[in-house]
Amino acid sequence: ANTMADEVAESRKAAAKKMEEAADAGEPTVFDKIVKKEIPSNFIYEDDDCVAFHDLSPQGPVHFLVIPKDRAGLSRLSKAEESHKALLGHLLYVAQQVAKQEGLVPGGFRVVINDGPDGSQSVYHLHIHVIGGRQNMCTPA
Ligand code: D5M
Repeated sequence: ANTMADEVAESRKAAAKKMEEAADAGEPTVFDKIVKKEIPSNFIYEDDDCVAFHDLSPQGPVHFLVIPKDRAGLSRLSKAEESHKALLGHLLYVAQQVAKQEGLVPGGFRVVINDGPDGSQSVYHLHIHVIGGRQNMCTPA
């Protein structure tokens, strides 16, 4: 028999699938709107390919996101293809650069990428979470 928990999980999966399909069809995600400055945000870093800004619901004293300006098909990490390797490397490199800029080194930080419904992804525009500023931080984002 279907439990209430099963039904909640099913409807979350269905909602996630819709968001992923919309993103893949080229509909702007909330992060596209941030890049285009249609939604206000304070960039703590910007270059030609990516931006970084503080997460709306921080999971630690410091919590920022690094996102590509152009998703280029990367609604989620598991959509990665050979052609995305340079961008993925760049995003990870920028993540640690901005972590230093924000004072997270030498203490350290966590890097998290949520992929898909089972990975608790909520925005279908690839993004890297960087969380730090406290010792023994072990709560997943
Ligand atoms: O996490 C998506 C993350 O994006 C979540 O931690 C909240 C954050 N978020 C959502 N909207 C905004 C805006 N407008 N500004 C800043 N941060 C935002 P994931 O579960 O990995 O998809």
